[in-house]
Amino acid sequence: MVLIRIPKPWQIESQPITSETAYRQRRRFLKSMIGFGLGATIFPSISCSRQTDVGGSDLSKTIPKDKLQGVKRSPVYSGDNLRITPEADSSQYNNFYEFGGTKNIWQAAQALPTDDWKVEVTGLVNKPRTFDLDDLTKEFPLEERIYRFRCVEAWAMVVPWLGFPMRSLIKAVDPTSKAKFVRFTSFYDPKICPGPGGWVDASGLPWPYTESLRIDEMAHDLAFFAVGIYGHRLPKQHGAPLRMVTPWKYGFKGAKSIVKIEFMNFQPPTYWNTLAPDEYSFEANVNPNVPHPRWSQAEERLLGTGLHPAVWERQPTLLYNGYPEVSSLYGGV
Ligand SMILES: Nc1nc2c(c(=O)[nH]1)N[C@H]1C(S)=C(S)[C@@H](COP(=O)(O)O)O[C@H]1N2
Ligand SMILES: [Mo]
Repeated sequence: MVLIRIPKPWQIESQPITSETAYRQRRRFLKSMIGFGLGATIFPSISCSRQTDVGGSDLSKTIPKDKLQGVKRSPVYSGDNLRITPEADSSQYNNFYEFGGTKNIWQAAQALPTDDWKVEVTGLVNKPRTFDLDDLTKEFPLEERIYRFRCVEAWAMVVPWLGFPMRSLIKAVDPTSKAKFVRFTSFYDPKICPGPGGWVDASGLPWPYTESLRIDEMAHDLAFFAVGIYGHRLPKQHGAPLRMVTPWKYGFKGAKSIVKIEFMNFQPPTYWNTLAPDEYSFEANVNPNVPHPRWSQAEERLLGTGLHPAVWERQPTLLYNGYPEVSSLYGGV
């Protein structure tokens, strides 16, 4: 069992919405006030509260400049009828507990070391292999897919990922018939990752962050590995250089900055499910009819559609986040 202080760390998952967005709102509000020449005089303490630089306070410095050339948009996941969330919004409102407990970790996450990244694929496979990033992007043809994304905290976005279907990797490593589950492990180094901070006892958290899928879920055409977003490589705050994307599941299933992929014959413990199984189920399929114990899942708020999450546009949550084609994985329900 993990040792956890009171209040329980998983309970912070719903709270940063307020603190972080208060920060962003202050910034935007301040910008507009500065436009009127009022900011510095009326709100001196607020203007001083801006975070000190970690990776540069300028967002553009965190966005990789090199475009991923020649990647075609998938005709199936072309995002017709979807409104893509502006990059300035999605890349400054993130969950990455290794680098902080608020949504405002985009600067702190620049400490993630991504050079010479290796991904070990191991376990119940006939062809275990350690890939570097070049191997992955050369062996598996890249495509762009526009997916809806739904966090368990009831905010949602639409982003253009660049990457390859997980089934390409399955094919390359050839799992044995004993493999039933796959575990994905995120980068973790206690010297580099401060953890959520605040009043959370980071020593009680089950690092490294891990997630898992059933192997038939991983083999579904929707299950995707992203190496890029908005036409370029992933910024660190989005989980560079390789992250999972399973758009029919809540966002916490999508482990970031993956270093290890293991094929196994049992369901492994996973990060949020270990901390609070009644709040974060292993399956974690988006479902408007199954409320989180502390809030409804019937509606979602669209990231970036207003000055504060409280006024972001609301829309109904869709079963499987609008991907009913996965229902065959769950008995057709
Ligand atoms: N390693 C790791 N992966 C993670 C998380 C995390 O804290 N650590 N947060 C998850 C949650 S709760 C969400 S909603 C998404 C957020 O992805 P984004 O910041 O790229 O939008 O990442 C998921 N993957
Ligand atoms: Mo999330």
